[in-house]
Amino acid sequence: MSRSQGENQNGLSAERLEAIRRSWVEASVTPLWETAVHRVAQGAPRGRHWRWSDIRPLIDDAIAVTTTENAERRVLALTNPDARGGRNTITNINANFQVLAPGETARPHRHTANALRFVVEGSGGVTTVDGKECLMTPGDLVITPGGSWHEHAHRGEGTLVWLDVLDVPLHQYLGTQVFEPGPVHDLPPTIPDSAFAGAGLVPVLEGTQAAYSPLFRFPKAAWEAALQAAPAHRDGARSIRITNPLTGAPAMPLMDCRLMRIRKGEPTATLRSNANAACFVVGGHGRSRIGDQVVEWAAHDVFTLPGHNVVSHECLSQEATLFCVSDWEVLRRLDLLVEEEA
Ligand code: 1HN
Repeated sequence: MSRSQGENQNGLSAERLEAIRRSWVEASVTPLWETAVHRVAQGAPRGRHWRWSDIRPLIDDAIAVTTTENAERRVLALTNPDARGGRNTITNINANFQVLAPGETARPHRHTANALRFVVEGSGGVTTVDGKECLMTPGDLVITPGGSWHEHAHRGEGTLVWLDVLDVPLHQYLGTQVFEPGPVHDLPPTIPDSAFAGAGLVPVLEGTQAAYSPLFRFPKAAWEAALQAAPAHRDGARSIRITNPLTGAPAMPLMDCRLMRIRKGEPTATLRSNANAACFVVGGHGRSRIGDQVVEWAAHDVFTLPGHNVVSHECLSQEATLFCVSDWEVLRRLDLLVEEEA
């Protein structure tokens, strides 16, 4: 069958096709056959890597550029064009570095997103979470669960830098992101850390409890002791998880936090997971295989492990410690988690 000039493959005239397209736009409909939903994914996304040697000078520059009076938070976000919206670090998580100069404060606010702080350098920092003061010294982890009031202060010397990790992208996607500036009001009751005097010994509490850990600070000395004493896996790696002592669930429900220690000559077993993680190098150096990509990392670097890749880590110093935050628990609770040794 021959087609007359001006007709397309359906025998429609260019004018008729144009009119149909206009009617779709006016009716707010989209032809599904012209979108990517049925396209087979071409491999897993690549990992991204932010080197501390590149980032550290930018932190000093950020202090020169703005004050905490002007900025709600003086934060450099680690943005990845592959992650949702291009403003996030990986699909469901964003990672950032925040900085305070001596004497500075970052005013109180709260939001539905869960957040955590892993201290990189400087001492004399304090994050106040629902009225509880949490000291920030290097290596300490402080959580500020969704809905909790939090503010930061630098009462010491030198530049105070920490890594912030949040589940903001997930809240943006779900439409649950709500932000409220201070002043602080309606502080909920909290439980003193001294109520958790020994492992496995927890208070019996009245009423329903929040979905997050009543312990907000996990000091370096505590996680270091737990990590050293954890039984090694078959591949030699040791891992601990940061949990809610009342339930054993992750300390915050939508972000799984693990610390892993690996040693020279003992590469980790290769694992494929559909969970997405952002990893901070607490110490040591090494390399990670992420699909067919190799990322060589050093202390305080951040790199991502996008879901669906086969991943393995290898230590090139005597030992190395990784702090990895992932959406593992989100996927598990939604019955979407798929993991296999590969
Ligand atoms: C935030 O509220 C903080 O409270 C830090 O310290 C980093 C990144 C994105 C959105 C909110 C904070 C953040 C953030």
